Amino acid sequence: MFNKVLVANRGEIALRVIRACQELGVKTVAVYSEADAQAPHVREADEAVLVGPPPSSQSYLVGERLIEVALRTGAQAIHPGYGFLSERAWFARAVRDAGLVFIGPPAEAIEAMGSKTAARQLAIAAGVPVVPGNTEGVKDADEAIAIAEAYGFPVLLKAAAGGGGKGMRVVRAKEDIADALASARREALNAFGDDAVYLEKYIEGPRHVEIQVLADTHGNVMHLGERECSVQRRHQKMIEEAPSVAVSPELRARMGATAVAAAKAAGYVNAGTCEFLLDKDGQYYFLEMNTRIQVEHPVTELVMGIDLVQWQIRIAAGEALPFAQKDFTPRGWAIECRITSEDPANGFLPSTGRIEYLHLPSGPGVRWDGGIEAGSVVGLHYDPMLAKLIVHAPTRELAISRMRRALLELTIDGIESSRAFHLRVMDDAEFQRGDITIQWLEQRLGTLTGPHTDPETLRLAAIAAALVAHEERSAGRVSAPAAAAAGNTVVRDVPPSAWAALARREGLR
Ligand code: MV4
Repeated sequence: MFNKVLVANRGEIALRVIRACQELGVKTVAVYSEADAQAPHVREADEAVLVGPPPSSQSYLVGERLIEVALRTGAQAIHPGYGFLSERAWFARAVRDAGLVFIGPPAEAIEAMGSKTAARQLAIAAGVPVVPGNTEGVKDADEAIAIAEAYGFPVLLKAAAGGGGKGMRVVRAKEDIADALASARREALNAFGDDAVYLEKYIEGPRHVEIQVLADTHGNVMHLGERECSVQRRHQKMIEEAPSVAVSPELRARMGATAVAAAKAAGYVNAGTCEFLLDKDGQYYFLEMNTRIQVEHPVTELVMGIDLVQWQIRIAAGEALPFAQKDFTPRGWAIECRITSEDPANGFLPSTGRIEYLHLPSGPGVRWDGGIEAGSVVGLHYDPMLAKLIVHAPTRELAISRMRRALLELTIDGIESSRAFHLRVMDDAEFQRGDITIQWLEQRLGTLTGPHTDPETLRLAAIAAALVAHEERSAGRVSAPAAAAAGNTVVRDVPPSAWAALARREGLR
């Protein structure tokens, strides 16, 4: 095992990696920007090194500097977390060339999966089902039309260097291809410096289901079942769960075997995720492989009873996986809500400021993977995700009610957050039925973020009003506003009670 690991990230994932290291008896080196001098990950690590000014391009993304810090502090390995440098093949290679261990896949596997067309070719060669389409960039609109007519409309133009939905265009008719191709090329060139665009049949109304994979350096490759990630907005996932209501044990075994085949074909080592579209008929198609630990990894950890981040580190240190595939059967249900500093009532506008008060949920089956505390200043330099609230319960129904309870316990004062939005999703009948696709959230955004008072708040307000009226009548007092208007002393000695405490908590949110 390593003596010391450098954590090349910030926020909740930096803390998550530090916790895994502490349990393994591994010392940690944090890196931080000038904006993060007071951040929790800096305090929780054994050492911390300032690496630059707030913009990530001058701090968390300066790979050479992070490698130099690792060498200087005597760290033997670098954990990149997610985002930032986690999927940059050049960084993985530079870490290796510096005589350090990259806690992630080999640079070659990152590269193989980085190009979407190369990943498709690799998948096809391994017998992995992909969406019908071509495997190379199209030359021009005429070629695109010929291919589209062979597969049938609608089709989807995609950037070969793609990811995150950039450079993607749905085309429903032949006459729209030329314009869509030109704009997809422009967007792809802007985002990836590569204007290659290819074409796939467009799958209508699918779910986004992904399979967690774990591979060691001894040739063991296994899968840890699926995560349902359909609840997303503009390619940002908001809620994830494991397992998926749409995946039977039989489908899990088939999709899992497919993910293992894709990982083997790429020479994959460490934790990775194969993304699939799952259509209404239960057909699944490999989309791409994410060559990092993902934000939503905790739902898999909870249903499989395994610490994925610890295993990333153990695998990087050369340990063999002691598991067999049959050890991985999901137990119960886990749901994750990404708590972001975005205002759902205001089109998810990023909210900034100082967190004045923070009360965290706890109790049975509740996990908080956060990167904030009271006093934290949330700015615009980094991702708006503040924390993840994850629950585990015996059934999906109980997990939803547990998430609802945990969200009600959470208080974040000082900035807006996505909390109220998550509560409304937990109360939504379609969500409760599991009746969701990748389009669900965007279709329901109006009803899920519009003006709303939740029934429980209304009920509490009604009870409070009735009790206040009753109490004042029986004490022969007038109400506080009426007393104030009459110039009388305002009576404040309302006896404490359960309803008053509840009403007060609601009022103070
Ligand atoms: C698709 C698709 C429908 N048909 N491919 C979006 C980003 C990239 N990872 C692939 N994506 C999609 N590819 C075909 N042939 C729909 C999407 C898609 C999507 C996929 C996963 C999660 C969210 C999504 C949101 C919009 C579109």
